[in-house]
Amino acid sequence: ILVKASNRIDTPKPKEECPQESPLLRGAVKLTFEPSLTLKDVEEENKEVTEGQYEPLDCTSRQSVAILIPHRNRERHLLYILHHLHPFLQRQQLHYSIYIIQQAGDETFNRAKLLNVGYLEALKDYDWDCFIFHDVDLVPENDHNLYVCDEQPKHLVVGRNATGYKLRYKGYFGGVTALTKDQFYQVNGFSNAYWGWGGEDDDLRIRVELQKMKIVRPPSDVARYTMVFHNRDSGNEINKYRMELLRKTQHVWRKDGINSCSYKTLSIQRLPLYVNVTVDIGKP
Ligand code: UD2
Ligand code: MN
Repeated sequence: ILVKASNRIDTPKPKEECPQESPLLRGAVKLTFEPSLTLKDVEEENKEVTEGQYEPLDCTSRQSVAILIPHRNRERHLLYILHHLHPFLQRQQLHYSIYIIQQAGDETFNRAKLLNVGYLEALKDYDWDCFIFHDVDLVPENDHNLYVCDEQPKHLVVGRNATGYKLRYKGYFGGVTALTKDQFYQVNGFSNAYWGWGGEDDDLRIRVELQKMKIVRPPSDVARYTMVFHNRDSGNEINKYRMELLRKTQHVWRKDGINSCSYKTLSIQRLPLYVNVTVDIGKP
């Protein structure tokens, strides 16, 4: 016998907003970095993630968050970050997606430009509220360090293992930052002009300050990271023009940023644990 649609009893009831503080949080957790870990293992651990994306089943997240990770040639670090970040974000009851922005070719690395690309590409998928700009080698140690955006741009790394968990210098804005879609738009994103290591994070701080926004940070006992050990990569040599560029930021920020970010998307792969955006961003 046919049942009329209106008689269905299994219509899902609307989900309530997730609580202010997730009941799943654990605080400081012990991190492991097993050399034997494989991508298959991490996929097995995260069956609920599809195409890099997840949302809680029983409540509606307070924010939808895109995690953007610039990457080239750090496959081991990528594995570790996926292994730790997926469960971490799920314990925070977030609707999120992880984007890995791969710089194609061997030209000098440009972290900031890759993050601009990530912002522009992720917004084609979904109207994200919040963006987390995230180094591949930084693993958060405490899940009370919430991957959501605030009224003001947020810096999530107060300290890390290698630097005694102390803020490196006043105004330090590197590693992991959280800006809303609108905050990032308002500062015109990152500069595209920083090729090689250094300066691009200070440039973003200057942009934020020029807008009279104020950087906020979680408490230092929470905003702690382990950076997986690495040497400076070849293709990411120190940028000797960085000080010069930083002196110009206030004059050029309007013209150099997401509104001038030109690139060629080579492929977008929707893999189980992340969206892999491979891009030609040109050269210095
Ligand atoms: C610091 C900052 C970082 C950035 C950088 C200067 C912290 C914790 N981090 O990191 O945010 O401001 O200085 O540019 O302060 N990458 C690759 N492949 C490469 C090169 C870089 O994937 O060949 C990516 C990767 O996500 C890496 C990030 O770029 O984590 C930053 O490069 P780094 O880790 O070599 O620089 P580091 O640790 O001095
Ligand atoms: Mn690093």
